[in-house]
Amino acid sequence: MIGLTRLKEDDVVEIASTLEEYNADLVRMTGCSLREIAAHAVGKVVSGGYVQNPKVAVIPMTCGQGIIKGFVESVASIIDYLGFDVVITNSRDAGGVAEAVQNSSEILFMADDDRFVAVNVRTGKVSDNGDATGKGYVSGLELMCHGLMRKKVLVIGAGPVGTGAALALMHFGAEVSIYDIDLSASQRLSGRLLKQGYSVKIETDLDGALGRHSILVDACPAEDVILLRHITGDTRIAAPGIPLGVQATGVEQLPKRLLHDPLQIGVATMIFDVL
Ligand code: 2YC
Repeated sequence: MIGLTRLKEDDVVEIASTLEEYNADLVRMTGCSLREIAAHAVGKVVSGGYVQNPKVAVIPMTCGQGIIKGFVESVASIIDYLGFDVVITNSRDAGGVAEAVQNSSEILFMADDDRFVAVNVRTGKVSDNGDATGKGYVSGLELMCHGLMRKKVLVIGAGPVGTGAALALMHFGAEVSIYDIDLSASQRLSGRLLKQGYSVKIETDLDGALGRHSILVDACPAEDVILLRHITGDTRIAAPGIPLGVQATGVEQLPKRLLHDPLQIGVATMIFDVL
């Protein structure tokens, strides 16, 4: 399996300064704010303030390929934007975890090369970025499409994000087809969903499948997967995959029908997941 996409500094450098503008885009596309999309993803009602306002700590991790410049700052800016009390720990790694717990942080965010998690140290609840991103993007798609009940949706990519998306799509009553470049990945996901009482259709011809679907989830790390010729007036795309899988000429056709960001929807869903 291709390793988890690793963000680059360029992917995250503008997040903090464009959150207000991005939120306005979300409202234009889905009718809801980042906070409402995240709460909708986890089935929680959004109150104005939060009954409990948990302290959140974001901890830099130096293991593996190490720090991504701007990563923890971007994560913290999204959490702050949502109205939570958030700090970035001065220490890193184990020292950062100790510092966070000692300053009574209830929710910890940290990412190594394999997992990006949010943990609630009080309740033991854990949210994984892959699953949360899949759920969060489907939440936005469902709002954009005014419901997904009995609508056909194609998920491209059966990794952690595609899996989270497929499960969320089932929850919203969609008819899900899955395509992965590795057929065994599609089969594994299909088998897992079958165990939960859901049946998905496996697609083996991506071009054909794109011709038969207008609601798409791009959860794969490839570029130029969704081409201009695949896009019609009815096309709506949730694209958590990095880099964006929609061909540049196609993006211009979708000013209000394409959800795509490097971290915002995933991080927002993670925190609502562990509240
Ligand atoms: O700066 C740090 O603390 C680094 N250890 C962060 C590494 C994140 C690696 N993971 C990723 O770039 C992607 C993200 C899109 C979320 C999941 N994997």
